[in-house]
Amino acid sequence: MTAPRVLIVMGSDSDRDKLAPCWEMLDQLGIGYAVRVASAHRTPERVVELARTARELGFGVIVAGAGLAAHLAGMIAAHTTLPVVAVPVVSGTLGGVDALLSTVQMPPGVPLASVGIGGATNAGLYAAAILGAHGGGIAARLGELREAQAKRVVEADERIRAETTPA
Ligand code: RP5
Repeated sequence: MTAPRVLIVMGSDSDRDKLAPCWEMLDQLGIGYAVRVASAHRTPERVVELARTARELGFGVIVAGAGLAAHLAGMIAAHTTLPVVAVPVVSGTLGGVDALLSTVQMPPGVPLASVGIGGATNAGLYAAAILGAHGGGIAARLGELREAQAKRVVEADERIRAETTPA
């Protein structure tokens, strides 16, 4: 495993299972990461500290996942110029729409990118795409992954055709 390049921050330990697909994808791609819990509302100073020190610690991208009034990713983006990828998490009664809307409507000047509600796998893939933007091993591994998933769709298509085509 390489030195940690992706900092994954979640708003609560209760988000752990929902963010796990992100680091599982990074494991699959051989990309190093660190996972932390820090809350925009309960431990705001720790969030700021994580955001401010991430670049000097060698991280190239930050993934931030939180539910409810999900200000974590935006607050991190306010304290770093590293790319920030948000994961709106399903928590509580509004099915993640609360997290999505409170994440994505950032004011001009402080950007972040967001995957869909519960999109932790895509957050891992997008973080990898950022790190691999200029080619190299990560870009090659992402290409292989795309080819493998396309092959699975073609195989499924052939299977369903064989099973449903009348003799
Ligand atoms: C958010 O509130 C967290 O990201 C989590 O999704 C939600 C509930 O947190 P807990 O009350 O379970 O710690 O800040």
